[in-house]
Amino acid sequence: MKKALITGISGQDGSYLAEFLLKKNYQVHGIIRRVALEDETHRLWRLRKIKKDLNLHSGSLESFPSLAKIINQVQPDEIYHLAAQSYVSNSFEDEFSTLNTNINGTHFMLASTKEFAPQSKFYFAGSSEMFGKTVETPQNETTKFYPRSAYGISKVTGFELTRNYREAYNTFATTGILFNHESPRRGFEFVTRKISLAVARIKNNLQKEISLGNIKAKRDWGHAKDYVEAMWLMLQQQKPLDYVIGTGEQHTVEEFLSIAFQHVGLNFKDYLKIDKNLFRPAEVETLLADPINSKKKLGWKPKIKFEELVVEMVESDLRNVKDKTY
Ligand code: F7E
Repeated sequence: MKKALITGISGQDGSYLAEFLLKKNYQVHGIIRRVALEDETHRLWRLRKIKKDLNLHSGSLESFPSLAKIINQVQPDEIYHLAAQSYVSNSFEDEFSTLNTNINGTHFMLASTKEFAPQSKFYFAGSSEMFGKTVETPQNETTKFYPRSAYGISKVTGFELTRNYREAYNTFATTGILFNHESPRRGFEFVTRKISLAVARIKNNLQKEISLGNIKAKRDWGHAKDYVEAMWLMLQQQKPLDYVIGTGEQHTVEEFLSIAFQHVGLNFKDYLKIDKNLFRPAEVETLLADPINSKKKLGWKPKIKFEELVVEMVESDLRNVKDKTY
């Protein structure tokens, strides 16, 4: 039985990946912060259905010894390093903890792998935020990076660390440069979930309006469930290579908004308030993946379309509001 170790297992991607690997008969281990283990109802809701099948270890990205101990003990075949401070806006408010956690966390994970489980294959969660102020459209594996936030910078550093471990120490280490991916499990601070929950609450007269920042921003949005398969495929290859993972289709925040409101028979223009405070000091205006390599070499193709994603998120939040889950 293969063993996988996931950091960030309680997040959107971690929970889908854990389900995917359990179905493939892996023994799945996860690293969780101690506070999360102490507050399961709030922090481990995404793992509710599969928790009994997981091996959860308490550790912190800020502590090299805690990570080294777990990696040494588990001896995983595959490591998926997904944990990070991943909210771009927050990285402007607190550059220091974003850079510390994301850069050191990745370095600690790579160093522990090299030292204690050198046979293990290593996946690093890169991000389209590395392309930032894009120098070409669409973006592929050779596009130059131009990050626009501490978050983007931390991901570029993680990417370079991963590449260097591959080249210097022969670690099977790869980066997936994933474009935005969403689902009903998305955190509430991200724009798609903010919209789907607001639509459900407005429809049920629990909220009157929605405040947003730059609705002209363009993103390449896919479904997280599809993207975890790409992570796994990257570690099944003969050679560790970096891949751009996205749909190759672009939409504005406004389009997301429009479809979400339309789905419940409302017009977003009647409820939208633009709030200048929600604009970012340096915005990433446009992102679009050129996923040709992942299609050709990994045989990966996203299955869930943009409209389906929007509708699934709104439907899920309508149920949540009805069941008073939120
Ligand atoms: O913003 C605009 C905002 O916070 C999307 C993370 O998973 O994907 C995500 O990063 C766009 C931006 O995601 C609001 O200015 C307008 O242009 O949902 P978001 P993100 O920043 O694209 C990448 C790939 C990652 O790696 C990240 O970890 O929407 N926007 N009004 C807003 N965004 C938010 N959050 N809230 C607003 O009110």
